[in-house]
Amino acid sequence: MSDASENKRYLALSGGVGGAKLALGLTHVLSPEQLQIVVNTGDDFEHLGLTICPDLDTLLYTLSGLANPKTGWGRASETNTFMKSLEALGGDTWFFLGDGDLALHVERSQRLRAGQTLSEVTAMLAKKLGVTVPIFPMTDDIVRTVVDTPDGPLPFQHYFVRDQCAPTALGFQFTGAEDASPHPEFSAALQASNLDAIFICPSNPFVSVDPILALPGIREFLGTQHAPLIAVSPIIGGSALKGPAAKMMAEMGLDVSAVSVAQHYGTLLDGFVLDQTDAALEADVRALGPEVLVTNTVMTSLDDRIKLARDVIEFSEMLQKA
Ligand code: FO1
Repeated sequence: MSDASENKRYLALSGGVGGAKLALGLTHVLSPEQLQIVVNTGDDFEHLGLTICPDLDTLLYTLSGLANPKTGWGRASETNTFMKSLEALGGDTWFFLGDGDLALHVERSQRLRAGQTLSEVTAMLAKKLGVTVPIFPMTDDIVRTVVDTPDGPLPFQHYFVRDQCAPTALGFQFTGAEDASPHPEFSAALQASNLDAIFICPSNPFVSVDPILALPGIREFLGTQHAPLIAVSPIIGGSALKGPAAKMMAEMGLDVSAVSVAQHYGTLLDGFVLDQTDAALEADVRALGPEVLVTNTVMTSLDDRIKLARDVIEFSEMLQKA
């Protein structure tokens, strides 16, 4: 049940496992009418004739309680008959597709081929999985994250899964972003006068958030939107809890710290959330412009997720009054 006042409206930008954790916390504090979640689709790729959308699926599975708690992605208690049979046939098995998860990719791919938009398919999947909060892809157009490496450009999942994030990341391209149209509900929310806050969830800034910010007009909308924009640092104590964000920062010559994340988002931010481990960085972040909240951002339990959601909502209310 929501305990924030009914007429409040919030927008969350999410990608990956970390983003989904805070998104889950927000859905326990806010009603579906108070929250919309925009999801990164730069991780998406065509594989084995299927269109696979990992960040949308990680969020859907997390919000529906189906997610594998160990990995954060894919389904819990999966079977692997498909993968074993694929291996016996000499197929590509570097990207794990559990039998239950495979059904979702097959159904989505069929519907996309039949002409449905990614949003329409996502809405159908959310309904089937009992997810009521509005979730939509950042765009219905094709945007693909490519990692620039010393050996040339690498599609994101090849970098992240096949090559286990081993290649040096020199930079990132979001192919298709310049011609993509942000999801209409995303653009509308960013232009609404009754939006109360926008949360950048603790996702990888370079490959989960930047693709969203790279869409035409989004940075401009964020600049003119009066609702406070708050980012939760995915870097704690100089490392990322999960994934390659810290390695990417080091390889791009950035200081591996929450301060670098705040710098990365630059003047867009009104608020920045540091983990208490990084309390000493508060002045450095504040010097960049945003107000700072120091709290626990390590989400191991559902209560942690809910507590952080409450903290960022209260932080946004304080910023609105400032
Ligand atoms: N991540 C892995 O490290 N190995 C995998 O085999 C893998 C399979 C997979 C299947 C479906 C899905 O939705 C996500 C999957 N992921 C896997 C995670 C995926 O690479 C995402 O891009 C990450 O969660 C980062 O956002």
